[in-house]
Amino acid sequence: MKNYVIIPTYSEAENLRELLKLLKKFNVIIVDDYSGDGTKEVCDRFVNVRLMTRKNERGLASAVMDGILSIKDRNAKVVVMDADFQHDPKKLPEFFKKLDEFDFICGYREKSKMSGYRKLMSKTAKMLARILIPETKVIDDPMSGYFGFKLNSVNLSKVEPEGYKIMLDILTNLKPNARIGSVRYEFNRRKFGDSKLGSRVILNFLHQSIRLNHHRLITFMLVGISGVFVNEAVAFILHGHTQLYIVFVLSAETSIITNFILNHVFTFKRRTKFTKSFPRYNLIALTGLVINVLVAVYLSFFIYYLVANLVGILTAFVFNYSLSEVFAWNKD
Ligand SMILES: Nc1nc2c(ncn2[C@@H]2O[C@H](COP(=O)(O)OP(=O)(O)O)[C@@H](O)[C@H]2O)c(=O)[nH]1
Ligand SMILES: [Mg+2]
Repeated sequence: MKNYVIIPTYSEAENLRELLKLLKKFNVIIVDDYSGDGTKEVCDRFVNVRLMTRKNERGLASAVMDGILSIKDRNAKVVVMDADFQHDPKKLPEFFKKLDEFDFICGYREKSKMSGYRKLMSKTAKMLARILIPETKVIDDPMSGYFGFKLNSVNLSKVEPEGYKIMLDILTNLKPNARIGSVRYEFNRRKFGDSKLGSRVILNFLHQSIRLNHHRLITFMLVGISGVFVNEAVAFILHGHTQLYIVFVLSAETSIITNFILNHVFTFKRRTKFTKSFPRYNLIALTGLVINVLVAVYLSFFIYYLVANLVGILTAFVFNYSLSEVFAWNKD
């Protein structure tokens, strides 16, 4: 079984000159987007390094994917890392050792060394990813670019590389029952040169999270809107037959039930047992209603009541959706 290290590069000759000296024990694949800065000359000096130069394509995720697809040995172990020393090369043996026991290893950054801004970004990304992509709940750092996996534990044909965070695509396409572990590393400063990515990463991460969410967020919203119609229709039908507060309670509960069924079937595709999700969803929906009213009443002292109500509705929506993902339809 061979150990491969894949490094996507764009203008990293200076870093590679130092880094490759430390990687002589591994099969290294450099996927370079035609940097023209001497990358080829540096790579040529090392017999364990294979350089793939892409002339017509740019992009981190697709570069990593091209590197992965070039490996013919299906039993290979692969670690992906950056060229700039932000990913500590000394940790590579630990990655490969853990891949004896696990199928996927996520590197996670030691938080104490991060700046306040990086720490905040990392925490926010983690929370957002956990809600939108439940597969990330077992990893410590969904933004990490330092990760490893066994080639045969991933459904490679399903991976659609986009943007920068290829790790998330690999993670969400692991075969069932894949074992997931982690390696902690210190996040260092770049040794030479400047970052190629910057703030685009954030927008791209949001886009990718929505894509890997497989439209559950939007489906959940549509179901919520359908619930308003059900609620109103039942209230209309029952009106005059019983006391008004009973009409409201029955119409609200009916819409909770229809919302539940639609979400169970269409949004979460029966991800969990009906008997587990139904009571939990009821609890969430009722709590959401209380949140809606409390936020609306509080804000109505300061802003126009319809705007206050809208903010209340949106707050309750975020609450309902997040809790539905991580509690009502939580997979285990
Ligand atoms: N092949 C390829 N590599 C890239 C591209 N953009 C960035 N990289 C490499 O991906 C790694 C991480 O990029 P970097 O600029 O350090 O991102 P940051 O760590 O988020 O600031 C480095 O090794 C870069 O050279 C690209 O468009 N194509
Ligand atoms: Mg970097």
